[in-house]
Amino acid sequence: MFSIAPNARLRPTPFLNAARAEGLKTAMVYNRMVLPASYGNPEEEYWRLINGVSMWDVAVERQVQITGKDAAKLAQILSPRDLSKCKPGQGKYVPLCNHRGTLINDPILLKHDEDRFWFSIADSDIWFWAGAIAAERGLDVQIEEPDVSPLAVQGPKAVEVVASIFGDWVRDLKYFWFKETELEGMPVAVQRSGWSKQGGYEIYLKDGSQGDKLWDIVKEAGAPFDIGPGSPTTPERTESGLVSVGGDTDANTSPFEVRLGQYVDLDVEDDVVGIRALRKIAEDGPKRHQLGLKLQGDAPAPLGFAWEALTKDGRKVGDMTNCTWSFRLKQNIGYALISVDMQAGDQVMVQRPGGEVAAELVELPFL
Ligand code: THG
Repeated sequence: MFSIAPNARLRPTPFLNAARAEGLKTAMVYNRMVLPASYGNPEEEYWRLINGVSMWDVAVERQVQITGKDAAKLAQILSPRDLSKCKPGQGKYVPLCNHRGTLINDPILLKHDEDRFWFSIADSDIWFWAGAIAAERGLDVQIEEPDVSPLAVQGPKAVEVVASIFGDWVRDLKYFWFKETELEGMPVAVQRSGWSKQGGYEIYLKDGSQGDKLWDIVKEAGAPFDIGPGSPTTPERTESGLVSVGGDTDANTSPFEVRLGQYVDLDVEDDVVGIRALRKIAEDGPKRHQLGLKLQGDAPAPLGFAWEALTKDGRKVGDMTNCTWSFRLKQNIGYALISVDMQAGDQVMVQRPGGEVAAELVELPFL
């Protein structure tokens, strides 16, 4: 394998020094930043998330901040989910689509106030997108990427760790709700969230010079619970049915195809980007849907850099967009983006680099 040369366009995160000191072994690129991906023992990192508590540098989840008189208007124009009932201090999972109804990002929206929002984004350039839409619509807003970096604390024991740092109020936070506060002089926001189904929080550090300090505080508070470093965990997110936009989606994927239709409100105003296309797609019915795949074979065989074709009787019916070894199911599992003619219970063949492998289609989530 090769390593990636440091350069000024590939941004470090405020936690990267700490992650390297913990023995970081693998990283990915996300939002033009370094995303720590493994500390050398994926199985141990997985079980720590399932049974204990894990801390993740997810500063790559950048905040696109919208402020100003028309901030609420722009937030709604960008998102086909109805935000009219969203309150200050509340977060919501919101798909973003282009004018064709293609899913382009799936942020968590944090509403600070009527005139201040953060889109906590997945991997695509929403700062450009929001700026272009705002200018074309003549809206009175400022759009920035502020100095904000989330550190995730995930797993069933996360609540104990985060409560020991901030106090018992964190136990009462509802999912995706957040509060801005201070920790030993550091400005932070604490939110109940994270890209796993094992529960937990994200601490958004609002001062990038203090990454080491926040890391050490969480590490020390977590020591009695055997906390360790980890990262967004592909086997767990796959078992749990979470979508990776850009990984599980392509240039023609609508939210309906990847089980995000529940976050689309078709009766939002006509000025919402993509809503006309989404109404049409909903009316015609999506051509593909997302199902799970259980593959035959007892050796881990993760997906590489590309999707793998799914065939039925020699004819292509879809793609496998993700594949990983499930430590709980003890088999390779994946996601199919596949013709709606194919259903859970059907058998398909996966055209893998090493030869074809039989698989069964199942409903998501696996667990
Ligand atoms: N944390 C923060 N920002 C992020 C992510 C994160 N931005 C990008 C990416 N991750 C967004 N993706 C998701 C996707 C799903 C969930 C969280 C982040 C999630 N979904 C639950 C589910 O699907 O069951 C609940 C959704 C709901 O019903 O509201 O948790 O990790 N800061």
